[in-house]
Amino acid sequence: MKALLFALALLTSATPCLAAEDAPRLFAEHCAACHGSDRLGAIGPALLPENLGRLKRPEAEKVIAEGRAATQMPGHADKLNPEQIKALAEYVFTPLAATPHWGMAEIRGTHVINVDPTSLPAEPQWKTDPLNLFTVVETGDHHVTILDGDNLKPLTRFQSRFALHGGAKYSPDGRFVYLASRDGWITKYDLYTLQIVAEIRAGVNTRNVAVSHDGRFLMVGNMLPHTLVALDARDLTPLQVIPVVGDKGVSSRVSAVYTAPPRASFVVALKDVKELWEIPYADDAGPVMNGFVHSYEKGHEEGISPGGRFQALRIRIPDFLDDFFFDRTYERVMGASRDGARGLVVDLDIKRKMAEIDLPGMPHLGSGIIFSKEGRDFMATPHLKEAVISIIDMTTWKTVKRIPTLGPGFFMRSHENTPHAWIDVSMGKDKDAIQIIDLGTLEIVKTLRPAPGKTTAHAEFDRWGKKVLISVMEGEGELIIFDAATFGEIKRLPMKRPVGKYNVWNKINYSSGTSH
Ligand code: DHE
Repeated sequence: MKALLFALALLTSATPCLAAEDAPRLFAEHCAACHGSDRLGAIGPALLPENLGRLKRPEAEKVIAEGRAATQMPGHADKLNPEQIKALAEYVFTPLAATPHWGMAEIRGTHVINVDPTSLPAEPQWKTDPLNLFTVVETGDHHVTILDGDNLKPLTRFQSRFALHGGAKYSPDGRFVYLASRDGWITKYDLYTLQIVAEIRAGVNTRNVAVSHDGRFLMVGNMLPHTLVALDARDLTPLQVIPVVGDKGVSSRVSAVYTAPPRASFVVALKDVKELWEIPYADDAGPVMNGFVHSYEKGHEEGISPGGRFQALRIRIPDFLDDFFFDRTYERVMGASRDGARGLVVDLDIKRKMAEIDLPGMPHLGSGIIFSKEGRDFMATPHLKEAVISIIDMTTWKTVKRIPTLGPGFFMRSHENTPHAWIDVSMGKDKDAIQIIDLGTLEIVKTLRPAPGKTTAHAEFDRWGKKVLISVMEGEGELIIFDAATFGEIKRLPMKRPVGKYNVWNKINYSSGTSH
C-alpha cells in the first residue's frame, strides 16, 4: 500500500497538471515579497490585469522564467517548472475578487519628500532654453531622459517608476514635471536641479493626472480603486480622496481627468457611469447649485481640509465616455463613447449633451488636434480601429472629411508654426510608417519609413515648430528628429523603447497641436 501511495505521489508530482489553487501558494512563495501578498505591488510593480497593460500572457511567462533586464526581477526557470510558470502567469491576469482599498492612510504611507521644495535654487543649474526641453519617457527600461531641444543632447537620464503612462504634465512655469505610472505613483521632478522632489502612490491603478492651471493642485484619476485623489502640487501632500460614485450609487473607473484653465476646474470622464464631472478648484469655488456629488458628510474620505475642498458637479450624459477633448473655449467637451460607435458634444455650462458626432472606429480623441481654416476651427482625430483621420467642423459638429491612411493610429501632432500634422499608423500592418497631412488641402503629402519594420509613432514638435521628434518604440529603439519644413532627417538618438515625449513650451502654452 505504501509503495502504491509513493508511486501515486511520484506520478502526480511528475504530471504537469497544476491545480489552480497552487498558483496563490506559488505566488506567496516566489513573488509576494516584492509584489505584495495582495498583488498590489511593493518594491516590484502591482501584478493585476489592469496594471499589466498590453503585456501578453506569453511575454509574462517569459519574464517569470527569464527575469526582466535592467530591473530587479530575477528569472525563476531554475525554481519553477513550465506548468508552474504558466499557472503564475494565469494568476496575475486574474482580476482581484474585490476592488482593493487604497484610502488616505495608505496613500499617506507612501509619501516621500526627497527635497524641501522651499530650499530649491531659483534658477536652472544649467545653460540652455528651459522652455525647449523635452521629457522623454522610455518604457523599455523604465527611465526618463530630459532632452535639450536646442542642441538635441540629453541633459540627464534617470530611473522612473515602473510603467509610466500618459502625458507628462508641467507646472505653469515649466519648472517641474509630474509623471504618473500605471501603478499609481506620482513623481514630481525638478528640471532646474535635475532631481526628484517628491513621490506618492495615489492609487493602485491610475489612469492619468492633471495639474491645475495655477499650478497649485494635482488631480489623479484612478481605475483601482474608484477614486480621484487631489494632491498639493508643492510636495504632493494628499488633500482629499474623492470616491467616484454615480448618483445611483454605482462606482466607476475614471477614464480621464483634464484641466480646463479658463474655468479653473478639472473635468472628469467616467467609464462605468453615464456622467461627466466638473471639479472647480478656484478659492471661491463654493456650492453654487444643486447637484454636487460629494459633500464632506456624504462622500469624501478622511479629507484634510474640513468640508472637503474639492466638490464635484455631475452632468448626466447618454453614454459612458472613454476619452475626451475640449474646444478652444473649454465650454464644450467632445467625448468618445465606450463602444466606439459615436461621439458626443457636452456643453459644460448648459450641463447637457448638445450634439452627436459621427465618429465610428474608436476615435482616440485625447490625441486629437485643433487647427483653423478660413476662420473656422476644426478638430482632427486618429482612430484606434479604423485607417482614417476624421476632420470635424467645431461649429456644426459635422465630420467634414475622412482622410484615408495606411492604418489605424494612436497619435497626432501639429504646431501653430507649421501647416502640417504628423500621424502614426502603428495599430496596423504598416506600423513603421509616419504620414504627414497638409492641413490646407487635407491630403497626405508624405509617408516616411525611417526604421523599416519597426513600430514608429508619437510625434512632438519643439517649441518653435521647426523640429519633429518621432519614437521608434522598440526595446533597442531611438528618437528620430526631422526638419518640420523639409521632412529631412536631422539626428538619431538611441533610446530604450521611447514612448511619449513632451515639450515644455508646447504643454504649458496649451498648444492646439498637442495634447493637454
Ligand atoms: Fe495611452 C496617453 C489611455 C494604451 C501611450 N493614454 C493616454 C491618456 C489616456 C490613455 C487616458 C491621456 C493621459 C494624459 O495625458 O493625461 N492608453 C490609454 C488606453 O485606454 C489604452 C488604449 C489602453 C491601456 O493600456 O490603458 C492606452 N497608451 C497605450 C499604449 O499601449 C501606449 C502606446 C504605450 C504605453 O506606454 O502603454 C500608450 N498613452 C500613451 C502615450 C500617451 C498616452 C505616449 C501620451 C499622449 C500624449 O502625447 O499626450
